[in-house]
Amino acid sequence: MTAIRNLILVLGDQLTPTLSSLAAGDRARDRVLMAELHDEASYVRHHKKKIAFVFSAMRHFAEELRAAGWTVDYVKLGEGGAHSGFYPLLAAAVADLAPERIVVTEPGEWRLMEDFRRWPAMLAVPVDILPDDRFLCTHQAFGLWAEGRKALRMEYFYRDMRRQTGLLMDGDQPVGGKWNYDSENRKPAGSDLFMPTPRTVSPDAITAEVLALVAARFDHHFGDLEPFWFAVTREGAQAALTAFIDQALPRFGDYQDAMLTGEPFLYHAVIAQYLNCGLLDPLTVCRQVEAAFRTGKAPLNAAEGFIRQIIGWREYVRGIYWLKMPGYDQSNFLGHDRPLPAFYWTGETDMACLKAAITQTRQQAYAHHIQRLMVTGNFALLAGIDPHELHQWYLAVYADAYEWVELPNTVGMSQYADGGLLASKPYAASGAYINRMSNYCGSCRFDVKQRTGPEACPFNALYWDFIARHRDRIAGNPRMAQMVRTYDRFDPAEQQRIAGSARGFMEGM
Ligand code: FAD
Ligand code: DLZ
Ligand code: SF4
Repeated sequence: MTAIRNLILVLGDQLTPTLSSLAAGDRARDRVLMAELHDEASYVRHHKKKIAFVFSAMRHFAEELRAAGWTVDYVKLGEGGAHSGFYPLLAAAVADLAPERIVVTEPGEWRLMEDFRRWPAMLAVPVDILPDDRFLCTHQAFGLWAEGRKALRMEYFYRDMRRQTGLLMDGDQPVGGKWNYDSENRKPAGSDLFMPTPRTVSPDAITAEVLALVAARFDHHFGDLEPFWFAVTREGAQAALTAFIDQALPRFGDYQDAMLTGEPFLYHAVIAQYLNCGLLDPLTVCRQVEAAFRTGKAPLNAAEGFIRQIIGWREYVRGIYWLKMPGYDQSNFLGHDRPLPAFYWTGETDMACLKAAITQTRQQAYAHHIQRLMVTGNFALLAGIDPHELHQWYLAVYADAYEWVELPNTVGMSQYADGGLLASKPYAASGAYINRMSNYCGSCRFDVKQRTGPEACPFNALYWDFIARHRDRIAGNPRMAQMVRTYDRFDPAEQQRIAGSARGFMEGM
């Protein structure tokens, strides 16, 4: 038995050399433990590309730590005693190494935090759980911000984060005089625009070994494993960010909400998977984007829109997650209970918008925000799908999905299942919105202009049926009251046709 001082456990989304647990360590006397675990790879049926990405990035990070002088015990899936989860892994390591303490940076998910808190008693070793200082807002600071507020609106949180970071500030005023340029960010894209594609990386020997492992062990999981093109190192992720800033950022603002057939990425950064596992640092990313604006390479609406997503939305949803867990995952304000349609897993549907969003999700483990919110999310909301089942789908299918960020986006923003804590109104829309922001409807078998009947776009009857079904819950919301009044002005025969069309469609599905 070799006695060591600290055993530092590093999780698959903690691939950052300045991580608090590593910063507190001593590379001469401490030992790092990393492991590919069956439980983590299968607590939902993660997309194959996501598992390959996390495992390959973990293996590359272990090499990076070794090169920096750390002793790293790295357990590959199926090797080293084949531990299924963190507890059996640590129990074996404690028996083998007898560390004085275990040190770990807090996990991103509640289920693991609960486990970690039980370890000192179970392992009979002290366990230090350190804050994750890769985020800009601590749990305590978010709690203080939220205290006493009736509504937790992102916009006010975001302004505080701008002041705190100094990003896009001229003294104590926002650059350009406005905090938010979203009203300039809603242009539909034309297919004649130049479309940059995200920087791709060819698999190296480490990734090739991981791809073979994932193909052999996770064949029953969702999604296409190949072609595999994600960066798996810090340098690769930085190169992807630089390519985005040079080629796509200038148009990010204008076309943020647009959707085009055959264009899965448009002007989006495709970096959330790198940020969320620690290969990119959020503040550094924002400073680079601010520099692009200050040197005239990107307009203000693009830089502001992008920075808002990261220091605003990303930090805010994490704050909500830790404020409201446990229990937030069970929210179901609208009482929705239909099972998730099978086509969410196959993409086999005649609805062209859903087919496009789900097919690219299967292929790339990626869809951009408006596809997630206004296509797959919107449809589930209108159709009354069980928000918990939908949450598990989103958690499984995207390479960037971790519960702290996915759950508030799904349960709060997309499904209004928290009753309006996060979103100021339900993100419910008829086919007209999708038609305005995309070219999907042109190639769809349904007619976006018809409200009812077998040829009508299903989003239309479902939308008005949603308004009718939930009128008591939403009529008090000033942003929805107008839609309730419009519905009330339809003649009773039309209201019946809407109910009949919605029912007929749901039964057929
Ligand atoms: P861009 O559009 O280029 O935006 C830049 C960055 O801003 C992103 O990389 C991301 O880090 C951040 N960002 C943007 N919007 C949000 C947001 N609403 N919440 C948090 N961060 C944001 N994002 C995840 O990182 N993981 C998830 O599991 C996830 N699940 C989602 C589920 C639903 C139902 C919805 C509506 C949104 C979800 N999002 C999630 C938010 C957003 O859709 C993704 O962050 C974004 O699409 C990632 O692609 P990108 O890197 O090209 O982002
Ligand atoms: C997502 C993921 C996967 C697929 N596999 C592992 C793993 O084998 N080992 C590991 O340490 N972490 C993995 N992760 C990331 C964890 O699930 C993540 O740390 C938690 O979800 C907390 O955010
Ligand atoms: Fe989607 Fe309706 Fe348009 Fe078809 S017509 S693509 S179902 S919004």
